[in-house]
Amino acid sequence: MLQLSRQDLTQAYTLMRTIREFEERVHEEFAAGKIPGFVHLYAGEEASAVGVCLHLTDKDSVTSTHRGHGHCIAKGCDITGMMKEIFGRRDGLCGGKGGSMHIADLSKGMIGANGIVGGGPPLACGAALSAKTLGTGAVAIAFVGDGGSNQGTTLESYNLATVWKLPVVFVVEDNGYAEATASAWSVGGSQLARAEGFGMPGHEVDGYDFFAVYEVAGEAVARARAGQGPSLIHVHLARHYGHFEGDAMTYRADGEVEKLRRENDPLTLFRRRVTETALLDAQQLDDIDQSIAAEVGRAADAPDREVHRLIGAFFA
Ligand SMILES: Cc1ncc(C[n+]2csc(CCOP(=O)(O)OP(=O)(O)O)c2C)c(N)n1
Ligand SMILES: [Mg+2]
Repeated sequence: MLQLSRQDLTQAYTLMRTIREFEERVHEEFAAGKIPGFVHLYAGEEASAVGVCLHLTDKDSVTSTHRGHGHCIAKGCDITGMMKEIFGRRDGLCGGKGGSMHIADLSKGMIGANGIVGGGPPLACGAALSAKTLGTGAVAIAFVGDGGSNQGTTLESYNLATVWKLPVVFVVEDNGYAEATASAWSVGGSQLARAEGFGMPGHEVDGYDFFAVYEVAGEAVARARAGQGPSLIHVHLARHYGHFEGDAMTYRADGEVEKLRRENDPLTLFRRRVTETALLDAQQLDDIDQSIAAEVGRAADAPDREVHRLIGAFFA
């Protein structure tokens, strides 16, 4: 069992809360018509991004998906820069040209969210090959959805990673659907059988449980860092919102999301676990909630403030 200090736990909760708050605010801003383009929210899946990325430093690389805000935040991207990027502002993290689906910050090792399903794994193999060749000791993580797990690019990456014994971890985030198609229907065989077939260890984990993800990811990252090659982690989780903002979710059962929020919310489960074991107290967690709400509020107001500043300068 990996040891987590109080500081680690505080950081884990802070990151998960930041992702949740960020996504809920983006949900509101999108509904108000302020955000251009498509938005896919990560709320509900926080324990996966944070449980994995807490094992990484800025030198390690992460490739993400179209549902990338959570991975970016867990990897340390600046939330004001992200918010401005999502609003399409010039001073956004990528100059406002990428938007929600193409956030990157190379200085943090976030080498890109990606609008191409299955686009991340080959990039992660490239980053891992570079780390291996240069002997930096860095690892690469490819987050990929259940839909993305069926792409040829992903399966080719599994093969390349084992053949070249790359320091890479494939994290298959199985939220039950690719758009409206159930993964139970669309994924042939199993993720673990695929890992075995390609000659790498596979792990299956409850993605609502931060501690479970953290432990399994720790093993896979340590294995990669030790030069023992790739691993695959099949994470079971679910999204709180639709595939994209505006999705009517007619393919989900009545009450499915409400039940999920009630029984399988990674933040609630984390809070229960750390307070029952007296690792952190409820007041500390409430304080974090408050300060994150204020921080995300400032980040979300920044794009509007910038517009008003420019309008003010124009009429001055
Ligand atoms: C190559 C490619 N094919 C199809 C699409 C359209 N598309 C966008 S998201 C998506 C579903 C992806 O599902 P999954 O990988 O499970 O990720 P999730 O949305 O569930 O996080 C599809 C088919 C795309 N963006 N790229
Ligand atoms: Mg999916």
